[in-house]
Amino acid sequence: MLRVDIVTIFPEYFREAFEHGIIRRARAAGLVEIKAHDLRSWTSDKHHVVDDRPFGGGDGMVLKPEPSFAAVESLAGARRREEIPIGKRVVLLSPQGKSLTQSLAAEFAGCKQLVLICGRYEGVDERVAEALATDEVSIGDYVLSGGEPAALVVIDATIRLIPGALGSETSATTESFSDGLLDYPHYTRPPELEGMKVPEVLLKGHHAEIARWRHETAMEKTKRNRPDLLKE
Ligand code: 6GU
Repeated sequence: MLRVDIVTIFPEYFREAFEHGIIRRARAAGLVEIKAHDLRSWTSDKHHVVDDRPFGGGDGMVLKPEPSFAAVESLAGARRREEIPIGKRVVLLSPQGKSLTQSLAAEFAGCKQLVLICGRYEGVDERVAEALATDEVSIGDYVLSGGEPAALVVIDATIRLIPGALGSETSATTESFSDGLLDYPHYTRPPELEGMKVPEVLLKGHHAEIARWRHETAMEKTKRNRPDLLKE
């Protein structure tokens, strides 16, 4: 069982996010338990302030460190990265993080607990990344206004890799990225749509030919859309 704790200033953002499809099924099957927590509940001042002005000046506010340290202490039982037990990960979501990859999602899928701290684009006090989080993760080279959509992405990519979460046990290993290529093109009926035909080879049932076609088209599509995946 994987336990996922989200720490956010917008817990309501996640209200219906886990009630669909594979995530809903995985929860119902007891494979994962997910809870969104309000960062403000770990403040001690009357107005539950979670941000403050940046030292050194500049625009925007910075998320204060103390509520995040208190949150991780209560959720994971430690106030320093080195004290986070094996099998638990404390993930700070920020555009400065390492990229989320299929292999990182697979590591997360094998954990017993993930604590996801949603940053905000103006910034999070660096001591959270430096001393508290086991991982600082970004979902791509663009800027989101907060880490909340990124937390959803991490959770989705992770849960579908938990054994038993997918209907057909094979689908997670035959798709995009498991072999370093994009997925091959898929077709269903009708065999012709407004003059656009399904490739002949797929209609004939010659399995070796189909496998070869799928590898070739996956390769072409990767070259065209993601040449970076073919380098190194
Ligand atoms: Cl994890 N957070 C924010 N704010 N922006 C991002 C991101 C995360 N990943 C890509 N852009």
